[in-house]
Amino acid sequence: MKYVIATHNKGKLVEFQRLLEPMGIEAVTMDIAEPEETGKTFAENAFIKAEAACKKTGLPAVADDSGLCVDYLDGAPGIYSARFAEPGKRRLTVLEKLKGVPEEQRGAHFVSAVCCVFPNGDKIEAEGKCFGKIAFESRGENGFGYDSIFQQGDVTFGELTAEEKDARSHRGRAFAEFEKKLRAYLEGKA
Ligand code: ITT
Repeated sequence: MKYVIATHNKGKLVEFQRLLEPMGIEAVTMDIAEPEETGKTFAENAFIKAEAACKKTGLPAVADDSGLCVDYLDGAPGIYSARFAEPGKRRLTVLEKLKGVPEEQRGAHFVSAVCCVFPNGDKIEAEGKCFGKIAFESRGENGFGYDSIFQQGDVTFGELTAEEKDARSHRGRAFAEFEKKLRAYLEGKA
């Protein structure tokens, strides 16, 4: 069965495709209007996006709502990660807000809430987190969004290969849980 990927973020799309492919899912993209993300949690927003895409296309739809939560900023930008500052200035804004903040106070984590909504109204939800810290400067060209300022050990996510990122990222973890739940769901239907 085809599943539609409900995202307008090109970086996420690449990750969705490589995480869904090994599950044997035929993931397609379609031009679907972006719904307003009015939820108060990552999970609520993921559901809003998946439900809108499912209703529009009549196909099961997979969405993710994700973001970076910085301890020193009381969890910001969090669910507002995509709207935190002007496009192109988001990483710099985080770095500026943490200027002079010592390493031990630079803790941060990424969250990914995945939701799949089926045309019959069923839904599967999964969530993944990964913990690290905000680097002192942007490093690495890989990935997207805040990857080049999010550091685990000595390397930023921007310095990881795709496989390395998937093995430890919030989205990799969320999709691993999603895969288990999807298998159980589909077996129950068989
Ligand atoms: P869709 O809603 O269309 O999927 P979006 O970019 O608006 O795209 P979100 O509302 O979930 O998605 O915002 C998440 C933001 O958090 C995203 O724009 C990135 O800036 C950041 N982000 C999420 N996952 C990330 C990752 O794996 N690496 C770096 N930044 C990430």
